[in-house]
Order: sequence, then structure tokens, then C-alpha cells
Amino acid sequence: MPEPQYGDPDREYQLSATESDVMVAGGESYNGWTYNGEYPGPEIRAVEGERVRVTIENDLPEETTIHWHGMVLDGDNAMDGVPGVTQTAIEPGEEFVYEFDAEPAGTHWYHSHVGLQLDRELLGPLIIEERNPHIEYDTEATLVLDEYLPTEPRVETSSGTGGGMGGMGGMGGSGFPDAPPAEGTLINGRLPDDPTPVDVEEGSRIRLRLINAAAAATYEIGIGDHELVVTHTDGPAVEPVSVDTLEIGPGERYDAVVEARSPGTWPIRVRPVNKSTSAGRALLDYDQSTGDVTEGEIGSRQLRLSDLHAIDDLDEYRGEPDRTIDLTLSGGMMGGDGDEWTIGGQAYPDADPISIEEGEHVRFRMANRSPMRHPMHLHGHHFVVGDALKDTVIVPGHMGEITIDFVADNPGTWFFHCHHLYHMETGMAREIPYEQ
Ligand SMILES: [Cu+2]
Repeated sequence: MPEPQYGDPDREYQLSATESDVMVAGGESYNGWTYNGEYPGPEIRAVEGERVRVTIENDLPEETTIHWHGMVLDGDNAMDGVPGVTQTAIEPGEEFVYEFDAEPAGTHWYHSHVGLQLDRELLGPLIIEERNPHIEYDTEATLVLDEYLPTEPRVETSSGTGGGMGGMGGMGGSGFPDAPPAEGTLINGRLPDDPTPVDVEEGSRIRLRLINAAAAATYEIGIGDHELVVTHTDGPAVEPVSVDTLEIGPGERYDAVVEARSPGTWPIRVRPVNKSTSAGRALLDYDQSTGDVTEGEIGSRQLRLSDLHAIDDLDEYRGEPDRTIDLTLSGGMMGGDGDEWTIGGQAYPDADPISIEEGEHVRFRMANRSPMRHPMHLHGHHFVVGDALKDTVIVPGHMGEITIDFVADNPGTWFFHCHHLYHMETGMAREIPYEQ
């Protein structure tokens, strides 16, 4: 077992990855894999700049790792948790010590990066508090969104439409590797008939930390009769923007402040986009409320990528890049790729690394030649997309195009992949190695 190379950490956590019964709603449970028997896993919390040490004991029958989604791990590529790339996977019965700087601040999460283990519920929130928040709020609550999949995860073949557009001409017969159909939507591990209460006091402001931990589903979230003031995406702060709903893809995070001005109990609705899975529900529950739920109205103003304006200075990402790389996202039978998903026509692990050099300003131009959206995630860096600083961005289906810019300022071998777990598992990933 490797010993940490550093001094005393500011925060220490102990996790045990185990098989355990997961309770999802009034008496319903199934056998899942969890951290410390909890689903979502225990919250890991630190203040930005602190050193965090997490010791994991693997009590599973398979090897495992943990990825710290959102941490840039400056100089700590070996802590990134990608098996066979940044570390040897942790064997059953063994321990591993992760240690990293809590940077950047924000709403992040941690999860297994081995095979389909994420969809066995090996995940939890990782909250890094800002020293000087750019917004004011009184309380906060974290909502972990996920699919209810009480069976063992396995790759299935779908028509590639996410279940909602089965009639698309010419594509119905194509086979796309996909997730098994989920049986419902969970918020903090609870089905809608046993919703998570989010307590607020009239006149207060609550900061919601939204994490899409689902393996496959993109969700639209909105609250009856309340606006969401979006304040952060994937950690970094944005100029506050008021909307009625926002879409959040697998791996993405949003923070939104809600002003509690309408006493009562209101639904926080989490609707899967383009899927037949039923919506998830939590409750915004004012003190003094009788507990009777008023459905209320959810307006139509949906957050757009162009609404997001980073507070951070983005100068180093501007101007002409040193290197521009075009990446086509495709898969299924459409590109002749068979039962795999590809980046630039290649399926991982038999895919070339993407070569870049340290210090370069790199641009990826992604073009989606498939009908499914792809939430693309870059490890070890944030990137600029539009005017926002993110680490995961949805490339829309049906010829969607997204350009991201990043600076190669953190040498190591970094993973770049689709956060739809079943796309990643069937090839939609690349390694990006560069040395000092
Ligand atoms: Cu994908």
C-alpha cells in the first residue's frame, strides 16, 4: 500500500467500498455497491486550498479506484483514479491512500472509474467551500440526481435516441451501445413517493448544489413557483442568472440560489430528457408549512450555455490556440463502427493518445455525428466553452458542435471521455499525455 508523500492533511476521510443493501424508498431496497454502506456515499467536504487525504479500503469482489471529479489535481496526476492510466487498480482486500489539494472550490463529486461500477452506486458528493463566495445565501443543500437501476449494470443496445424519439428516420435499425432502461429517478437516493425534504425558512436564500451522478440520463430541473438563480457551473462561479429550468448532463454540476418567498411545500422536479423514465422529486419545504404539496407552475425560461459568464478572468484561454484538434463523435452502425462509440473514429483502448505539449493553448472542436448527446469530460483541467469555465459539457445530438479551449498547464496523462458511462465503456475515451 502506497504511503502518502506529503505532510499532515487538513482533512482526512476513510471510505470502505462494500456490497450493501441500498434503501431507496418506503421499504424498497436492492443489493448495490456503496461507500461505507451509504448511497449517495458520505459527503467529503473541505475548504479551498486545504489538503485532503482519503483512505479507501476495497471490500468489493472486484478491483476499484476513485476519481475526484472536478479536482484539477495540479501536480497530482497519480491521484486521478483512472485504472491502468494513472494508477494500478486497487485489488479486493487492499487499501489505497488518495491525497490532493482541494482546488478549485465548488460542487464536485467522487466516483469509481472502473468499468460500470459508477452505476452500482459507487459515488458521493465532494464539496469544496469557497473562502470568499461571490454570492450571498443563508443555507445550502446538495441534491444528487441518479437513475434507479436495481439490477446489475450491463451494456445494452438501443436505437440511439434515448427512448424518446424512436421513430427517427433511418436510425431505428441502428444499434447503439446504451444503458439498460432505468426504473425511476432518484434524488439523494430516494424515489418520488418518498421525497427528500429540503427545509427553508421564509425570506431566506438557499444554495442548491446539483450533481448529475447518473450514468446515462440528462435531467431538466425546476421548482414549482420558484426561480433558480444559477451561480456556478462545474465549480467555477458565474455571473448570477435567473431561469426557470436548467438541463444537467451526466457529470455536470450547477449551483443555484433559490429565494424562499412563497410559503408552502413545492416540488423540486427532475425530469429525464428524452427518456421514458418517470421524473424524480424532492420537496422545497418551508417551516410552518402544513406539508400539503402545491404543484405550482414551472416557467419556460431554460438556461442556455450562452447565459453562463465566468467570474474568473479567461484571458489565457482567448486568442488563437497553439493547437486545434477536430474530434468527431460517432458510434453505432452509422459510422460503420459496429457496437462501439468513437472519438475521431477510434474506440478506446485501441485509440491513439491525443498529443499535445505542455504550455500549449489547445482547442478541441467536437462535432457530434450521432443522434445522442455526449457529455464530454476532461480530467485535470477546466476548459472554456462560450464564456464559461467548465469540466464537462454536453455536445448536443444530431450534428451538434461544441468548441472547448484549455491550457496544458498540468503535466500527466489525463483522460478525456464521454460521461455517459455506457459510451465510455464501449470506446468513447482518449488519453491525453504530456510531459513537463
Ligand atoms: Cu456519449
